[in-house]
Amino acid sequence: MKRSIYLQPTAVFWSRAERRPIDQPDIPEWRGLPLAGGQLSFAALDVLTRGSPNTTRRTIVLGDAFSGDWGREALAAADILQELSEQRPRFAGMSLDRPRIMGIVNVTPDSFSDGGQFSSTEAAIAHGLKLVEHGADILDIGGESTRPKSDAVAVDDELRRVIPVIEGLRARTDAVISVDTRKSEVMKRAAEAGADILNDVSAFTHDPEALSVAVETGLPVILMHAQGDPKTMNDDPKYDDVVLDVFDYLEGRIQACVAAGIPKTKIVADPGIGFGKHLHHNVAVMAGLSLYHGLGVALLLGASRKKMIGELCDVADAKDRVPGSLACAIAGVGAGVQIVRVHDVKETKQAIAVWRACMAGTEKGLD
Ligand code: 8Y4
Repeated sequence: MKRSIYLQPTAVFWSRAERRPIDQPDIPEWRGLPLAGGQLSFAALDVLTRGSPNTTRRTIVLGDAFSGDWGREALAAADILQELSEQRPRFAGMSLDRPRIMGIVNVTPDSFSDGGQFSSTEAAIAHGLKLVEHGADILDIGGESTRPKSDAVAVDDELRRVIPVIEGLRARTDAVISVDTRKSEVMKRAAEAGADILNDVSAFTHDPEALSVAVETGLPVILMHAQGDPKTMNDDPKYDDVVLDVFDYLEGRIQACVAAGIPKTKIVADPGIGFGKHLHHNVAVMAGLSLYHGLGVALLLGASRKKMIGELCDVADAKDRVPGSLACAIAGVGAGVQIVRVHDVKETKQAIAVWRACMAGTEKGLD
């Protein structure tokens, strides 16, 4: 059955200890409910209803959610409130009650060196170790460029690129390792090499074997929304309402994973900034981020150095997009996103630490 309403938490604020709802999280109070069990709370909801041509939006404060004009929708709302508010379990061994940083390790021939296989493997390992020193909780190892307009990579090439890097990092760091791949064979071999997470930008739709292989590995997964294939996805993306369409897609993929045998506790969802989205789609998704907590899983945001930032600020060179990337990361954690995928780990770590201290009003006990 198609969803009739969507609830987006608004009026998000830092949960001060003395204000936190403690006893009965199912009874909304004026002071708000915790957002995904983290350090943020929300005090109101935007109720979104699909309509033609436009989605309608009305704002309710939490105290009214079970009374007055809310009326018949109360029970349905109670389910979603539970999903929005409940604490997320540990993911790949990490507690998700504070923001986590995923550092990007690209292993494509042109990303580090042109001195052959050995030097690009070593360079990627060294880069990963540097990101861990800078504070990365997770390293995302990818050997298939999924940037817009990219060509497909053969499975043997992808294996040659990523497996030695995963093995090398596994031997040298305790950081959580994720593998960025759409291919079942790479997933299987990466798991054997010590990877902890499968990050598939196609949400296990690209390779028909991928979902069953993922179940066999027993590893947690990241499901990202994309429309179309990397090669052509940004030619002509189309949505009824991008924010809600992305929600429905992710909800469907979560259901498919759960049906295949991956428990919901091992799933993270990601709206996929830049993947089959124009600028106006990307900023709509950014403004709608808190809606996705209603999926009932932890969220990841990857906007680092992407074209959205270049377009907003007229910055052609991706390396010059660090300030905009930090703003995206803060916009993400400000909406309760649990994991940010970034190139610039040290800078992101600093931005999040300062944001958290300023939100909490204390420099103590934040880590
Ligand atoms: C400069 C550098 C400009 C990199 C664009 C890019 C995501 C992802 C990618 C994401 C998850 C990229 C593998 C695209 N993006 N995985 N992967 N979420 N889960 N482009 O947003 O970084 S690759």
